Amino acid sequence: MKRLVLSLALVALAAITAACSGAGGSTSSPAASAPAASAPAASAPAGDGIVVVAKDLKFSTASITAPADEAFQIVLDNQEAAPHNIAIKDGTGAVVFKGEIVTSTKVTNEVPALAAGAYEFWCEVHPDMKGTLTAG
Ligand SMILES: [Cu+2]
Repeated sequence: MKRLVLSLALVALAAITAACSGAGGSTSSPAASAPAASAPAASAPAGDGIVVVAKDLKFSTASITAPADEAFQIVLDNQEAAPHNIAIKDGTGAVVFKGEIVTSTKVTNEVPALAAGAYEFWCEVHPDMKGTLTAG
């Protein structure tokens, strides 16, 4: 009789120990591995439109591309007091577009559809400010 009580006590003790270690052991909760919250969209809206910055009597880019056969926009961001614009001529030298001359402001040039090909854009006030425009 005494032995039975003892063994029961041992069993109980073992059960308690097991329960404790079970609870206190590895607490890998599934919540811990939850995926990180969706990151904010990294890319800004694709700002359709070409932006050319004019500063220090230079254009920010020497080459731009535009879709062929559809009107598009070129934003001229003139960041200085010197007057600038964007004009475009085709491979034969024929002027196909002349934008407004502006100082210290942005202007959106609405360029008519151009056939696929190579063009030159430049500033009429400063002919040295120029670059290539590829429509395609
Ligand atoms: Cu200019």
